[in-house]
Amino acid sequence: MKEVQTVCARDCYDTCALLVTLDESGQVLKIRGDQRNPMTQGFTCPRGAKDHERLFQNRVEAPALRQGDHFVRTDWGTALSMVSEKLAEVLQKHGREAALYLDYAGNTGLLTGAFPTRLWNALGATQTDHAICSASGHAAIGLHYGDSYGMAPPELLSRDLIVFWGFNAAVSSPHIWSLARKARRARGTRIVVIDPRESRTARDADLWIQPWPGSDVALGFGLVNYLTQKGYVDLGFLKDWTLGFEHLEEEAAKYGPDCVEHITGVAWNHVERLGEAYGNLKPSATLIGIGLQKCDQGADQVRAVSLIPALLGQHRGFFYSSASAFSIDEELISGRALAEKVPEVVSQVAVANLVGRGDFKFIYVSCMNPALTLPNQHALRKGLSKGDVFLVVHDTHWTKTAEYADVVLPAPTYLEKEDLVIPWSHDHVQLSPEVVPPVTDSRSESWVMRELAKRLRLAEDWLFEDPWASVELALEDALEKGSVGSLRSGGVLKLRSKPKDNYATPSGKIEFYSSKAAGLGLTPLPTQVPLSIPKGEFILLTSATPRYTSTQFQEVYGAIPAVVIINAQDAEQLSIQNGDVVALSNDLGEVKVKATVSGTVREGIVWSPRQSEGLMGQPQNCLMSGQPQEIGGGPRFNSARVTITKP
Ligand SMILES: Nc1nc2c(c(=O)[nH]1)N[C@H]1C(S)=C(S)[C@@H](COP(=O)(O)OP(=O)(O)OC[C@H]3O[C@@H](n4cnc5c(=O)[nH]c(N)nc54)[C@H](O)[C@@H]3O)O[C@H]1N2
Ligand SMILES: Nc1nc2c(c(=O)[nH]1)N[C@H]1C(S)=C(S)[C@@H](COP(=O)(O)OP(=O)(O)OC[C@H]3O[C@@H](n4cnc5c(=O)[nH]c(N)nc54)[C@H](O)[C@@H]3O)O[C@H]1N2
Ligand code: SF4
Ligand SMILES: [Mo]
Repeated sequence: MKEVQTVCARDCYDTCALLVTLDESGQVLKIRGDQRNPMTQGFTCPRGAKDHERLFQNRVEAPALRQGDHFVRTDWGTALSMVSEKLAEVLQKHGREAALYLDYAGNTGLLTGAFPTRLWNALGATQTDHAICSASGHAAIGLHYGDSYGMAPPELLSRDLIVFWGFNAAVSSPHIWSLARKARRARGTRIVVIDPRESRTARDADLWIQPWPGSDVALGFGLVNYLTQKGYVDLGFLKDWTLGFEHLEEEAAKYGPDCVEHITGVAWNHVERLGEAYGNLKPSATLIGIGLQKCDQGADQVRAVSLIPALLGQHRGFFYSSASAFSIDEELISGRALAEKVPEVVSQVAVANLVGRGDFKFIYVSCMNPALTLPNQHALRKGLSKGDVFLVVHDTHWTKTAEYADVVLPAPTYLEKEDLVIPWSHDHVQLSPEVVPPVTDSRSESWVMRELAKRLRLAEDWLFEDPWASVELALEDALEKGSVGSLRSGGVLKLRSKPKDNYATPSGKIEFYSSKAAGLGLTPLPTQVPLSIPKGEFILLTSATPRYTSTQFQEVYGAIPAVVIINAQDAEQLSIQNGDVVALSNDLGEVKVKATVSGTVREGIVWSPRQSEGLMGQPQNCLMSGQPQEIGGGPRFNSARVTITKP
């Protein structure tokens, strides 16, 4: 038996350091979290613990070609020739804009995600802005702070108040959640959760505040108003480090008890309790969830919430995602900085529309399952089904998107290839070695990229560079001590974080009243837009669940449940009983699911596990708008309106 260190490459807050136990024959026996990593704390989530089982389930075994309504197995040479010939034909006939590279964060390793983009940059093919997840929140914080990085989660252990705002950490970041609970046990830290529904995190909070979805700007302003009136604001800090407080104060003064109660549905005494907690329990941590920013006013909500710690005299006293704290030259790894051609970059949130109207004749998907995860599914699937659209999918497992493909290429999982994963919360890095040799006839993304480049006779030498050489260069300023060489020989190193009191705003200060926003024609202060839910309609919230990472792990845990959670009063009104089949519909689509009657949502709101399929196989995301947010271009999943009927 032996134990090998590696890193979970999933799109996850936690980026766990893992210990994989192998038997004498090299089979994986178990995977556990590494105790030595201060974030991982010796445990994994239910997905990490099952990755070795998933090595052998539902895998793409070999390259596969579509023949009518099924796939036939082929060899790599045939598959790659077919892909490169088709790509060359599309480039020649329709131009480089007609080839789309559609990728996201199924594996966040630099060699799997960033480096293979070199091919598409060399070709100048169309790419997306990667805005499907967190982009609006990043842009929002950037307006006031310059960059969006905040505190590192291990700092939670020294905080007296931890506020999870639109963040279901007990499910979506079990290790941040564990740190918060440790702080509570060790020093009596208070945990507050702000979420329209009773999430797992809310259930275990000391105080749960339940605003209407999309009303957090008003809640934030109410809080600012309270903190200002009670003298909890740190005037010295405001003077030295910030600009524009007087504008914020003036705006927030409009948000008194009646106004806040009316917009948010939160009783004023809850705002007072939150204000007292912020005023008295110092230092605090405000953890901003990705869930907070996936709605019509998502970016403005994040703007408002991110300003609260600054009032209390804290440098970046929030956490959102720390990716921008580290100095890694991703543009070098991805080849964007090297390529002559400038690719067209289209909105990922809106791309379904473009695919639907036939803008692309060649689509290459990697590390993503767009046929379930993107909004506006009917348009997307219509486009993917067109006879003149050639679709290639490179994935570890069979997916819904692969069902639409002309060619499916098998990829190694993170256990089967060498890589380097940069976390987006903590700052520990280590190599992901090839823990086991590939169990299918898979090839890595970097290998496929090189092979396609050869077949397309591309001359750029940076396409054929050793990926590690580019990583070494891109990480030149990234590590506190040591080198990529020491990482490759098994060292665990720390990333150097940018200082917390450095603000890349035009004034160099925290700008409550954002000059950048003004320059872009946006409101300099966050703005609460009026909310209205037409009678008979419901807001459908969708968010992460414990056993799946987006659409992954259904081979282990079964299909993502096709359910909707509805409040008892609403159910009674609509004569819906627990377990009834109901149709959720709007002008974009219809999905049939089973109703679960529960007090975890209030009247007017329903909740479903995200990225699921309905009972008849309809994708949940056929109900979602593909209209990007104005700030950051992010999605609006949590603003979906549906009617509910019994078929
Ligand atoms: N309704 C609704 N929809 C949502 C959201 C929501 O809140 N509500 N949230 C959105 C968010 S936040 C996100 S991040 C997106 C996620 O959207 P996706 O990124 O499409 O999500 P996944 O289903 O995880 O797809 C990742 C794919 O990468 C594959 N993969 C894993 N490892 C590798 C590898 O090493 N190589 C290759 N080539 N492939 C690999 C997996 O098998 C999987 O098919 O969904 C969005 N969709
Ligand atoms: N188990 C598991 N963990 C994951 C993932 C997974 O698929 N499964 N995916 C990873 C990825 S890609 C992401 S993006 C993150 C997502 O994880 P989180 O950042 O936690 O975001 P969500 O799960 O989208 O939503 C969190 C909460 O926001 C609430 N919410 C929705 N709208 C509003 C609002 O207007 N105001 C307030 N205050 N709250 C609101 C929802 O009710 C929900 O409980 O998790 C990562 N971790
Ligand atoms: S999915 Fe997240 S919590 Fe689970 S093992 Fe991977 S990094 Fe850790
Ligand atoms: Mo995400």
